[in-house]
Amino acid sequence: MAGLCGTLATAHAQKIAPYGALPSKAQVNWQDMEYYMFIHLGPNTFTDKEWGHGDEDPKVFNPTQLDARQWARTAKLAGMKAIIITAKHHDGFCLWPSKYSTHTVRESAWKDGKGDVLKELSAACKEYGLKFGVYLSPWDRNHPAYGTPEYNQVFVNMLNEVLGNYGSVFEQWFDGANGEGPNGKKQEYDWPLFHNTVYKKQPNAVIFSDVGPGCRWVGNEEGIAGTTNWATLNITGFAPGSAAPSQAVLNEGNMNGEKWVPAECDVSIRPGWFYSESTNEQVKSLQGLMDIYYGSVGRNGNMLLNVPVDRRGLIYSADSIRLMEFRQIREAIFKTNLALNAKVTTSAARKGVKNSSLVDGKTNTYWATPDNELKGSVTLDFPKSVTFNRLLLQEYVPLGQRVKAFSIEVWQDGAFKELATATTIGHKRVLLLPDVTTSRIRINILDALACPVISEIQLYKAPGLLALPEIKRNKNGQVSLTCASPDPELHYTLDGKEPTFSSPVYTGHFDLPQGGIVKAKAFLEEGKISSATVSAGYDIAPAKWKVVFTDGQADGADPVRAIDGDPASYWMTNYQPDASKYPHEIQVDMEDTLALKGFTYTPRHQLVRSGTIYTYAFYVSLDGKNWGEPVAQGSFANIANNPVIQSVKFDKPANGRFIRLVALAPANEKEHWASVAELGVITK
Ligand code: FUL
Repeated sequence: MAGLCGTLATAHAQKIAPYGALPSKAQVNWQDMEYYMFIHLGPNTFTDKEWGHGDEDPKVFNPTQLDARQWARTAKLAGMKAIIITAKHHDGFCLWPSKYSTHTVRESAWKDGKGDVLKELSAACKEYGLKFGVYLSPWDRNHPAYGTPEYNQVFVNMLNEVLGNYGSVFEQWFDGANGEGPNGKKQEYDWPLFHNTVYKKQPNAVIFSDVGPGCRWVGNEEGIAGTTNWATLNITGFAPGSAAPSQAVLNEGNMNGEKWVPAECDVSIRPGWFYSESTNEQVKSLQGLMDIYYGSVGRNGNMLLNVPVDRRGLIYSADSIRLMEFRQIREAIFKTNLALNAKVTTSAARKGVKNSSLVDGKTNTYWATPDNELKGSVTLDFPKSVTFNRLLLQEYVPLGQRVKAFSIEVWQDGAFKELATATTIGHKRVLLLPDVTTSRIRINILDALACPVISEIQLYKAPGLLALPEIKRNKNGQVSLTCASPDPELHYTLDGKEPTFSSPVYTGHFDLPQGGIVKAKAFLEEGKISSATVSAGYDIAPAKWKVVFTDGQADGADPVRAIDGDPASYWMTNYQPDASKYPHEIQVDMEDTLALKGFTYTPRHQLVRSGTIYTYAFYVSLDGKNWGEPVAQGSFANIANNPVIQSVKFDKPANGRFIRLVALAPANEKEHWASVAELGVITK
């Protein structure tokens, strides 16, 4: 512990007994990193898939302009601290010339088989002062040994190459997915062997998996931790993948959990993890990224933001522009700490700690209550009134995570008024508050597991960000625009162009039954202030559609909800485990015969996932009786973890008036029911 902190803190650390599970030095350093880049690159980049099958021709991998220095430069300028790359995804393709596989860069067309992405990236990270990390999927859909005991050794050999030949690795990312390999068998992973291999080569690496041991998955791929978020977790009896704790537990951790396994919040800047030209317009907005930042770094988690490299081997301009905007706005928000050097008085003084440590801007000095005092309050007085809307708190985590509940009060009209209450703090907690002006605030620690040890109280005034307009289209094809900010003027386009202040003003809903692209932007002060652009693409509206058959419905989950234009409502078959079993299906009469190029499936709302379909067959018919062979069948890759709208293109167009989606297997093996939030067609 002594090496972790300054002299002042070291002296205190001897006096304050550590509480519960504690972070290692590597974990403390890891939490300080807060924000870094994920890169997904591989054959999927070229085949437009999320999960490759491992049977792709390795020659498809040919990023002719690959420039790892451009990635590192972008990450550095974005304010990130590291890059983690998919050295091997589920398709088994190795981004380095592994001796233990025949599905690697060596077999690819890139650089005539002489390239090595890990070599180029690790060198670029070094050059730009970034840490380097590797993602390796144990699930391998290519390797012939997968599904046999030999495979674990193959995987260890690969780990040794990756961890032994490219310098220091700060994080080893283990994907928990465990599907079938080329011989149809699943693998029993030897996790202890994998972990020992990592620690032998890289003793300071933080190992990511659903259950750590270094850091844990946060339970979703939206990058959002729980408002309560413990860095501690119970891990006995759990393993990555299907034996992991529930997503709700991963999202919040366990109070008094056995081990220190803090949350890492992974999320992609686009809807999918791999680059796709079709998502060039769907790079997350600035507001979206800020929400993720507050939901991850602001809730005691690290933010791992995926920026997929494109087919050229470069980060695409829209993504890097957004990253720079995101850095600018974070810097603007956290530029001036209004609490710095405020006058501090506290309820209970512990001998030897200084009140001023709370407002000195340093994370290695702290204030604490006396032992056994689990409550305490801190008052900050400002010589001049301050206006703020963000509260940032930090615990001194090398001594354990302690605080269970706290509140903030502001002095107004001669009395303290409560502004907000919240639960955990941990490494960092940021509360979003309305603008308040005051000369005095009070932070109350309302409950803690042991005497609270707080290193920082900071206040900021975030500049107002105009809320994004929201675009909605109803069943009849009527489009409406709304905006949460008060009184903006909304302008929109229907020709794919960027809206400007001279584009049409939105005055009320308009019709778009045949579909098209709507782009909208909010403006204030005669166009001087504007929001980011929001865009939504639509196909034919389901105005005349009728559901003609389903094999069941749960209470309140009427089939019509699958074609009501509202992704928040859904149809679901009976969810009683025994009452209905797979397969399930829904048939729809569109009333017009259409030339169809594909279909879309929107799974039930992201945060409540139930009945998500994994394997499907889709049929088209002219009369609703003769269905013939499916026009498309397959699986919605990665839908369990990333339940976004799925677009499936047919091999060749199909004419029909009736469509039929048959759900063949669920994303969650324990759910025998199927759900559809929206079913749509692609005609364009
Ligand atoms: C998941 C994978 O299945 C996805 O494809 C992606 O790599 C994500 C980061 O992890 O488990």
